[in-house]
Amino acid sequence: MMGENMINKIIKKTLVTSISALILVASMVSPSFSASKLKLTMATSGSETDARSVAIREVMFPMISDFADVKVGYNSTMFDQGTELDAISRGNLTMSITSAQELAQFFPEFSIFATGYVHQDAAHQVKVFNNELMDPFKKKVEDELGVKLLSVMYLGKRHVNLRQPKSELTVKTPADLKGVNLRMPGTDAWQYLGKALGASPTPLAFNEVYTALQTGAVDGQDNPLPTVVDKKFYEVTKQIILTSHLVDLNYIAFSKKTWDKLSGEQKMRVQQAADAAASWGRLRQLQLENSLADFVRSKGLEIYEPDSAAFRKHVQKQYVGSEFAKSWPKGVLKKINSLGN
Ligand code: KDO
Repeated sequence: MMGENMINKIIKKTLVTSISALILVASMVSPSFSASKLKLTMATSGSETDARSVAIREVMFPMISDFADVKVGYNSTMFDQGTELDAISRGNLTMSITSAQELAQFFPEFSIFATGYVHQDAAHQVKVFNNELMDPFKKKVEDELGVKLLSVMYLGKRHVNLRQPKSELTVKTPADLKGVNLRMPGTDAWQYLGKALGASPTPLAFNEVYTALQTGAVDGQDNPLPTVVDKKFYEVTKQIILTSHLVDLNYIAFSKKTWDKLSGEQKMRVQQAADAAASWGRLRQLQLENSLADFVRSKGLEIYEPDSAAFRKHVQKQYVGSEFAKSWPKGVLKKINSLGN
């Protein structure tokens, strides 16, 4: 007579076998169970709630989830800001949300897309990125860095954001920023822009900005309104001067090595998914940008227009004849301007 214990053991063993068989069958009929999915990685210094992160996670990834799983490191937890392109180039990372300023560290000519007052708005960024003028830039990044620039993302209009209240420091022209310790991201192109604004730039990683503002290690930073809100910089600053000194962008960067292994259909779908995410993120960021001023004012910050013509004239003057300008391919700035309004 078989004891109860023995019967339970047989039932358990049968159950385990049947469930394993079910999973095996499922993996054969439904790609979403397939163990052979691509394992991709993405690194960004942006937060999980940043509109670009949301766009990539909620729009791009679901469009390729039947053949690819993506692990994401937000807030520079996977790679420090500015090291992502090198990681992709070395085969240690699949994707990042990169910038023209980071690319300019490898290819100085990319500084043209990081120059103050060149891009006019989000639509201009898209026209430029999709224009044939971009082809040599994209090809060089693929051939020499092993990175494919899939789409252009809209980060927004960057403004100067200071700890001091307007009553202590009112900024009308670049001269008013003299001696202001303005945090800018670490690359040369960013530091140059900080100087062109009239300030004394300090290089600092994005994820250290809040503390630096809180402790007074820096006097201010520059980012679009959505970033000021997403990172709560309004808690540790008192004013925003609407300089709009850079209509800023990012590129969805993808490993060329991984790209080349994709099937024709997978390439098409990854490209479509990246474009869909870039479009969704652009509209979302524009919505935020056009709606957050009152929220920021409700937090006690003063937001005001400077002498924009003075800023534009002064910043553009700093680039004429600069080492950066010397690296720009002939005729490209003229072509970029012709694509604007
Ligand atoms: C920043 O460090 O201020 C910056 O805005 C620079 C951008 O190029 C980009 O790296 C951005 O940070 C991150 O995507 C985080 O928003």
